[in-house]
Amino acid sequence: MCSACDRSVSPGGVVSDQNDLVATPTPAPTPTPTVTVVVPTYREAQNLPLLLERLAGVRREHGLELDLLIMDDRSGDGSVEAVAAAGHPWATLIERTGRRGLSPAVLEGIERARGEVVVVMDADLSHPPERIPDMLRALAGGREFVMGSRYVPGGTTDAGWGVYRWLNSRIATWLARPLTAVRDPMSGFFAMRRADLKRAAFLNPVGYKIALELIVKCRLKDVGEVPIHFADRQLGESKLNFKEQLKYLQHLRRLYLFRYGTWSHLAQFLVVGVTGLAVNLAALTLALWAGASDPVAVAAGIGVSVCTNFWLNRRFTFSYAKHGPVLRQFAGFVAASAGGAALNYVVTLQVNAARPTWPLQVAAVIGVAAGTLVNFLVNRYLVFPTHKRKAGEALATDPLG
Ligand SMILES: Nc1nc2c(ncn2[C@@H]2O[C@H](COP(=O)(O)OP(=O)(O)OP(=O)(O)O)[C@@H](O)[C@H]2O)c(=O)[nH]1
Ligand SMILES: [Mg+2]
Repeated sequence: MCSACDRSVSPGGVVSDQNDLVATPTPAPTPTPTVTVVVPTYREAQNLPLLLERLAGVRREHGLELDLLIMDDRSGDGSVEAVAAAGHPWATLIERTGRRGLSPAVLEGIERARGEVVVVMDADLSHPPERIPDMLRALAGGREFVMGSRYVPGGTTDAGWGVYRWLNSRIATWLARPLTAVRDPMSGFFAMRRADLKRAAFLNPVGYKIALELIVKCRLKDVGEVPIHFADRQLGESKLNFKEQLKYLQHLRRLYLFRYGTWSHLAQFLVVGVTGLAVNLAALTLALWAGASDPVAVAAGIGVSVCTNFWLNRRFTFSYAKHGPVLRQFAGFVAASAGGAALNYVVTLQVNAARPTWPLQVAAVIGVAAGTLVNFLVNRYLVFPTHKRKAGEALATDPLG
């Protein structure tokens, strides 16, 4: 990911190619810094001098060996000049040439980092650099990962967050709850030991929730949270948009698959089943309203819901097989659903016979559950089997689809 042709700005404002740097006489070895702060930036020229000043204060006050990597996506807004003008030998701006975007920028920064600990934070001063020493203390105390958190006692946000923004943040956090107990995995401000990154086989964050990706993929259990005041950006423009929020859902789905495997397929299959029930009832009602007889309306409901269930399962639940032969998959799906329906029927009658005092509805629910489970297993392993790689065949894409 670290492209050899990225350019770096050394203090004093000289822009040079990495390749040229290799050719210069070997500089005197510098002591390995304890902490590397990685800051992804896009058009943050106004904020960078303030961030540098505050980080300089933290270095001075706490005697920290801290260096800074600003991972800039060629903003062209004076960021390069602003960093050079500050003249801090510990601050480097990398003009990236690889894939643009916040997550790739952070990952590349982490790869380039030399400190034992990596801290990631935004440039817009939402994250207080003054909390870094507390985060380091928490790591030294045995935590594997430390988040700067708005939602633990002592954590705050600026006043005036609208309902939409508050709800957005809370729902995003709530959706991530089965993946981590962290109160604020979305703050974007975190610290971890660089050595722990080796635990992840591959990282593939979509959008901007990279901390969540690291916690899940590096299987970090002991995550601490340091309360922060999360300030609203005062200068420059936000890059967070609705498209990024949709990407978050896609990212979450991948992480669920990674963490829960077949259980997560089952959960998606059940969600599709519930939507199928709604589609079934809607189609049935519509058919009745159009004057169809009861048997025709019921058949229409089942027929339409089998089709929508097939489409949704192929598109989402078993998305790894979405490029497979559609007609063959559809035939398999219909055959498999027929088996589940028959089983449902038999189980319902058996339960009713064995427990005649129970209401028939309870027996029917058990029948539906049995039919659905068998349906799922048949689909998972027969209709949409995982593509088995031949020995030596490379894994071209994320296996989680
Ligand atoms: N390198 C790089 N950095 C980015 C990109 N998009 C955003 N950033 C940086 O990532 C950090 C977070 O972006 P913000 O725009 O502040 O997003 P946010 O914090 O979620 O949203 P607000 O602060 O509410 O505006 C900032 O330092 C941005 O400059 C990008 O495409 N590439
Ligand atoms: Mg921000």
